[in-house]
Amino acid sequence: MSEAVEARAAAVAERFTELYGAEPEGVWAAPGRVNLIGEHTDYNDGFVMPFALPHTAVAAVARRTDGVLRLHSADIEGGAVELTLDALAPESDRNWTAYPAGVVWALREAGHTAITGADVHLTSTVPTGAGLSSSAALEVVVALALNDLYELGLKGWQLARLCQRAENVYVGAPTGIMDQTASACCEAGHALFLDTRDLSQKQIPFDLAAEGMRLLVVDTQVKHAHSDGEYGKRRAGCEKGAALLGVDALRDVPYAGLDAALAGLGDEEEVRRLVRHIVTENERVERVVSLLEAGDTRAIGPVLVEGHASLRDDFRISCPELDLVVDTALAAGAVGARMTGGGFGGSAIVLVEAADEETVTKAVADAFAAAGYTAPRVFAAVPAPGARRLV
Ligand code: GAF
Repeated sequence: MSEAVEARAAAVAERFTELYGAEPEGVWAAPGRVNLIGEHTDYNDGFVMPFALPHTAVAAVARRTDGVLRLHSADIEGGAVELTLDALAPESDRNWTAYPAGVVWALREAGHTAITGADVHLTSTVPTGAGLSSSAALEVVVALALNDLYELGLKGWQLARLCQRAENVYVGAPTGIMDQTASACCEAGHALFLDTRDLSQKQIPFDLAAEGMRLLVVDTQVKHAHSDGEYGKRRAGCEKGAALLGVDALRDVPYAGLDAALAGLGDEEEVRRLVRHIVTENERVERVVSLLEAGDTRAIGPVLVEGHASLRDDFRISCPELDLVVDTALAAGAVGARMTGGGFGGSAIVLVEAADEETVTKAVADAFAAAGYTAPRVFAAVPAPGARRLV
């Protein structure tokens, strides 16, 4: 355990004891993620390739036996929120508490009625609204804690499915399975090649430092939210495309058959663009996996750039700030760059030679200042461990 996480675990446990008057039974951590490639493919049964960030949600938890759930966050003003397990109901809560409460609801709905309550105190360093999966980190940390304490025996991918259900049904955001699986299943030093159809996984070594490279995450500070309509519209458009093409999901449209599929969509221009993005994006994920497995890391740069163009022009979910990061970084010598996550704001990733890190970072900051945008937050991301018990 790194010293920083150790110190956070001790502080969270101590605060739990002050709040609830007894020590926690344990402390758990779950990370946010950044997605290397494979955007909006997860609700089309496609491929994704996220890795975990060192930014984590950390939770101290103890069981209760009286059907009560108490939730407290160090990051939000106010005392603990007290909920009754039997009264938990989908879309009844618009606050941060919907994420952990939704997980408890989803676990009990799935038959894990041995859960008779919990006290939870948590805090998170995952930036919110930055496209880095702060909500998945909150969900997964609570799911893992309850899985351990109540000895449910669920594996990471099963916890991810339940957390996705919490987010879709309880919170009411129609997201896919990528973020929760990334938080639950990623490993340090690796990107996770995930088939979202059956959740089969392959850990792909991704050690940029060893190759003299860096992956920068540029948070544009433009806030996005999945529950507002645009994400859902893209999802519905993809489902319409699958129905028109007679397949279960757009994953089933082969890259080699793309032209024929597009021709078969008649005058459905918008659906055609969505289909083209999903089919080409799945191919890009497979290409990135092959390149990384062949040790040809620099060659993924152009694939990231293609992915950005497809999200901007076909899927239409970029924004001027994200485009400015990508264009400026590439002009300043970056090897590749693209928006990452759900879109409409949030973060971009930039692949650079280590020697160019400062120049590229400065170029982006200068371009934002010149455009009158809020200064972006930039950090170099190294693949970190997935969810785990700290204490
Ligand atoms: C958000 C969603 F939560 C994910 O499921 C995924 O669809 C992503 O946007 C886009 O790839 O993070």
